[in-house]
Amino acid sequence: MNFRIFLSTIALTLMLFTVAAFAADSSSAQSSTPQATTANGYQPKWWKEGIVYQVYPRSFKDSNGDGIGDLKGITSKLDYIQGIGVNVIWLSPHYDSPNADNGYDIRDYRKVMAEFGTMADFDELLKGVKQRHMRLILDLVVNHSSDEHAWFAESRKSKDNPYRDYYIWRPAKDGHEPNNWVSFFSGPAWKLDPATNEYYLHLFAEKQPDLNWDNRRVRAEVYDLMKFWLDKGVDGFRMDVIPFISKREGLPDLPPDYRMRPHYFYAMGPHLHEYLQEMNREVLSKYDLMTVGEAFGVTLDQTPTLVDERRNELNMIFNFDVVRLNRDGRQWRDSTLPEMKAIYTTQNKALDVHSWNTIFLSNHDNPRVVSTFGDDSPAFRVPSAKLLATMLLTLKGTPFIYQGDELGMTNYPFTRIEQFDDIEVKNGWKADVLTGKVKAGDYIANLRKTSRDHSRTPMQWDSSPQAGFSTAAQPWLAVNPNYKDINASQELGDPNSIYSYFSKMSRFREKTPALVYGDYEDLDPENAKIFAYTRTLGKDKYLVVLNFSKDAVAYNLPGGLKAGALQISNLATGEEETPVLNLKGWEARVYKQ
Ligand code: TEU
Ligand code: CA
Repeated sequence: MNFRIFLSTIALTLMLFTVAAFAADSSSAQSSTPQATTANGYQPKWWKEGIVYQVYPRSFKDSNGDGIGDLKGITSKLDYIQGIGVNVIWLSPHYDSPNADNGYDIRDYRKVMAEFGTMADFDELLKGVKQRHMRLILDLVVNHSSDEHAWFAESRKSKDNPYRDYYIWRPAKDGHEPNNWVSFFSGPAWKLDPATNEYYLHLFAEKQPDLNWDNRRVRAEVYDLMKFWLDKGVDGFRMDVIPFISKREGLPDLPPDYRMRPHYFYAMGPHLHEYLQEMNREVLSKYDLMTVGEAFGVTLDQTPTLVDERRNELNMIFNFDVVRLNRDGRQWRDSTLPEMKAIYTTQNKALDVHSWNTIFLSNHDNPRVVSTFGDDSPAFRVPSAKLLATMLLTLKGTPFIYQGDELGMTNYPFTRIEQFDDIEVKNGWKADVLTGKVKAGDYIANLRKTSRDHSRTPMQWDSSPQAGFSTAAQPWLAVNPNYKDINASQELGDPNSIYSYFSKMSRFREKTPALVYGDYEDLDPENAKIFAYTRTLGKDKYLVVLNFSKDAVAYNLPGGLKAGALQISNLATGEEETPVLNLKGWEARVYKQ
């Protein structure tokens, strides 16, 4: 070895030593013990262990008798929410809005909707949530704004307005819309604006113009408004139709096979990952947050590219395969249990230890869970709602409960178009029924299964007029006539109620790491009545058996498996362990093996 090499070797060794010492030092400064992974390799996180409750403020609780739910109303019900056993609240939009789409059209991102109250009411709500050691996540609706947002008011004024490029403007093409894109709320996705004689893009209502994310000033505005709320102490965001923010290069026509499912064409544009990584760098990484993207139009094989933690984009997404299982486009269809199971199995295969899933069966855009996946007839409403709660809280992924599902609230018996509020329904009526394309009776019959308004009827608090939701003679949307039989005050006092069952199941999940992190295995994928699966973490193994039918079933566990010790059941059977499980209609059981 010559002398120079010898010297540089010493220098290098010293350098490496210093680097190593520094690394050890800095990691110990962050946390004295590095966080251990679970037996099967997951990084524990609060948002993986949490249970989320979605509040749709307009329909939750009206505190001042104007017929519209509000923030004070929510604050007054925080103990009720905590009693379900949840620890995170997702608040649907509470921002200033002209309500073309119930708050999903935002006029001012830094202001509270006057109907919902004031910023002081918001601060009170956040304080109440924190006092109870819960967390609050907000709805981030930034694919589009309201056309009444100051940015759009400027943007539409002239072609050289400094805000012109905040939105997506195009001249007519051969006297028509710039391309053939369709809006989710019927008709073309373009609207001609007389001031400049150009079209703007709106994937949703005309009053929801799409923001131009390719403009870095738009992105900077969004990051700023996110920080505004995060600095108040909120714990994250549910991101509305986030995969649509990056539009395809050149805005090409929808190919014919996408016309009935345009979301798959609008989603996952060329700069989506770049923008999410930028948002993560600029905002998300600076806080300890939960982020969940509403991944309308995202396929399962694309999912890891959004949620793999090594990519620094989002924590989780909502995949729509299960909630849209009963749809062909907008039309209702009857699905089967094996189809649902196949989706969960595919989801579990698509995601590895670096990714995390969500489990949800309903939200403000879907009909009621018990009327869709359960049986809302008097005999089976309670057991089937409890069975669905069992599934929601034992599948692998962070569970999201939609308000009212903890009471087993049902679909509304709609019969006439006048009973609906939803812009999707009203626009569809004009586009399809008034033009003679669809018969009125068929349109309503389909909505009785699918309408978003089923989930938006007011919360049923008690048996007083308007179900205790409001003292107004007429709330903004009618209360379900079944409120005298189905309401919170009755369920709170009843240990066998759906609410009490949710509470018990949530607490059971909370203290059982195998139900959070455990590996998932479907034991009997083809069985059309029984859903049987295990959750395994190290030596801990739980078995869940769900009878998705109203018939009694004598069920032999596959492969001679023994059930084990019964932990929870929705129908108190207390049956001894036997090779055959005698399940009643809609019975759910959880065993420890
Ligand atoms: O929804 C996304 C979405 O595309 C669908 O759920 C859609 O509303 C409809 O069901 C299409 O048939 C989100 C919000 O959750 C929804 O409430 C809003 O209306 C929409 O975005 C626009 O902001
Ligand atoms: Ca009110």
